[in-house]
Amino acid sequence: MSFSVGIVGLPNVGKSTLFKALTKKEVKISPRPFTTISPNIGQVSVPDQRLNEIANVIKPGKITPTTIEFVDIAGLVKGAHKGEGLGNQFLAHIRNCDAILEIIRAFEDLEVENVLGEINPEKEIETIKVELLMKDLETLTGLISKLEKKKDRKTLKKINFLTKIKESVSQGKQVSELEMTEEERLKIREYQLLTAKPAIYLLNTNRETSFPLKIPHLKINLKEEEETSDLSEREREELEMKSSLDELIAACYNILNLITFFTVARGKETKAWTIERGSKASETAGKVHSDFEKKFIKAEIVPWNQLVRVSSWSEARREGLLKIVGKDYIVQDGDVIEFKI
Ligand SMILES: Nc1nc2c(ncn2[C@@H]2O[C@H](COP(=O)(O)OP(=O)(O)OP(=O)(O)O)[C@@H](O)[C@H]2O)c(=O)[nH]1
Ligand SMILES: [Mg+2]
Repeated sequence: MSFSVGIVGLPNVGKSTLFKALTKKEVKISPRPFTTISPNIGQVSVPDQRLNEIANVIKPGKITPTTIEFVDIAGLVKGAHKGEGLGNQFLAHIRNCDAILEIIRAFEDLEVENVLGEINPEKEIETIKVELLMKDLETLTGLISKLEKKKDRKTLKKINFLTKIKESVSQGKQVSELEMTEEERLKIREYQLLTAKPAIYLLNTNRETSFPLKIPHLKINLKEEEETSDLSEREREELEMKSSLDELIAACYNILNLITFFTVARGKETKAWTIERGSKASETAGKVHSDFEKKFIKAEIVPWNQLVRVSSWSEARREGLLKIVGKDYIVQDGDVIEFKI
């Protein structure tokens, strides 16, 4: 299972254009709004120079990068929660994603209908925000009325907690902005509220003009990315065209609080894996093989750069660089791990 990022925004802002540039999948792209109906789903390799450097010394038969999933979701419009445009059901596709990548139209093109009627990033963000908040309000109302049928004390506590959140949401506050304890934040996660998800904003623009946007955002010309996505590294250099997609993938990885560890399978395969920061060695073992979490006894660990420096696992052992850890060890970004079961 990989972590997933939902590509969200108004129709015709370039969501499928980005999806195609990232995944190289042939998807429908057109200048008419509401082109995408069912979501497009694709896995994207996470570029990581460390993986190549480890492979250079281990010389495995196979090199496998880790992946992150992107989901290209149908366009939302004002009033979607009341059934406008393609309606409410598409908001549900966002629920299953771990983060939101919101695309905002900042390119002018008379051939491509502008659903908002103007280039106005602030207004566009506000429009989407309201739809997500309305959906959360609906979800919370439903959850609370379901719980109200039960009467035990534990349920009552849950109802109070959700009612507090519902009040803030109805005042226009996103769940991610609310002050919460770490425990509450973990609890709220199970409800998959849309405004609780971490979000990245991306202006799709081909101009150098700056927009008065207070929130942090990326600026990429998505059409150009799509048109040049087949170019090799070499061709890119010749044309002096730099892609921003690696930077975008890295930003998604960071906002999800993810880190990478590596395995070398006794020299057979060098592979990168994604886990959440703070994961324990035993949980991490479960990623590599579902059996490993229970059978986990210990693991040998060496930071990737130390392994690269000494050039082999056996040399790392001889120099005493391998650390033996138990199930509660918190895996660090860049650890190379050999699980012992
Ligand atoms: N000029 C210009 N056109 C773009 C850019 N990005 C996308 N387009 C065009 O805008 C139109 C809509 O692009 P899509 O990627 O289909 O947009 P979408 O957000 O997936 O739209 P829906 O699926 O309808 O929600 C297509 O004709 C694209 O070629 C851009 O950066 N500049
Ligand atoms: Mg589309």
